[in-house]
Amino acid sequence: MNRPPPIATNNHDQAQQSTFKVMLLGDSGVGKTCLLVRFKDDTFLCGSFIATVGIDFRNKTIVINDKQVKLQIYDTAGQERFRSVTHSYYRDANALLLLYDVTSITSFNNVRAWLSDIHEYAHSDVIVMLIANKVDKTTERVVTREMGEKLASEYNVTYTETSAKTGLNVEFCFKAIGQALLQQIDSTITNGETPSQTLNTLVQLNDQSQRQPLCCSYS
Ligand SMILES: Nc1nc2c(ncn2[C@@H]2O[C@H](COP(=O)(O)OP(=O)(O)O)[C@@H](O)[C@H]2O)c(=O)[nH]1
Ligand SMILES: [Mg+2]
Repeated sequence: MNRPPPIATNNHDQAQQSTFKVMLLGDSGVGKTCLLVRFKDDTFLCGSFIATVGIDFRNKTIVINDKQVKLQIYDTAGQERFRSVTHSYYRDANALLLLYDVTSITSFNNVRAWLSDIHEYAHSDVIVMLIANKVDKTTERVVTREMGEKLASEYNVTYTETSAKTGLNVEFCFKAIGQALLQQIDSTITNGETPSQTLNTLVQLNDQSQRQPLCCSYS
């Protein structure tokens, strides 16, 4: 299947805007809704309230390379409980964020099943990011970075770690996805890499910047 087109693009130089659909996937309870709320409103909602309310989608416009990129971010709103996400959900996606919870080995083990559904129903050039969420819960963590990276490289998808609670990497993820999507439709910004390679590069740079030792202080 070919990639679904971005929804609207107007070609005025100053106000060029592209709209992309980004879908959230993963087991119930991994933090999809919280990730969306963190990105949209920069707040963290905890407890049962959010699980029952469910959210359909939220729009957020970001600016990348002086271009306005509107992301329509869809939440599964409960369909994921029995992995009964409708096929059109996959089909309409320009990008998929597949989450698991680093404190739940079950949610990690189910990633393979989610990836096989993606492979079956999504467009072949959909951009996929595997997201290890809840990394703030360090003492309860059971799924290591190495496990996540190994699985991601096996399926050739980009891996990154987030916390919807602290906000770690949340904005980064959506911006990196936006940049890769923009590159997919605008060949003038390719720099010789495929959109997926660009996404990997952005993640590597982001990881490196977070691993930099704190700079020495002068006395
Ligand atoms: N500590 C922590 N808790 C989180 C994080 N993300 C979500 N949660 C909690 O995990 C539970 C499920 O989150 P929710 O967004 O409803 O998951 P969903 O079913 O995938 O949409 C809620 O109690 C959230 O407060 C996170 O990054 N860190
Ligand atoms: Mg939810």
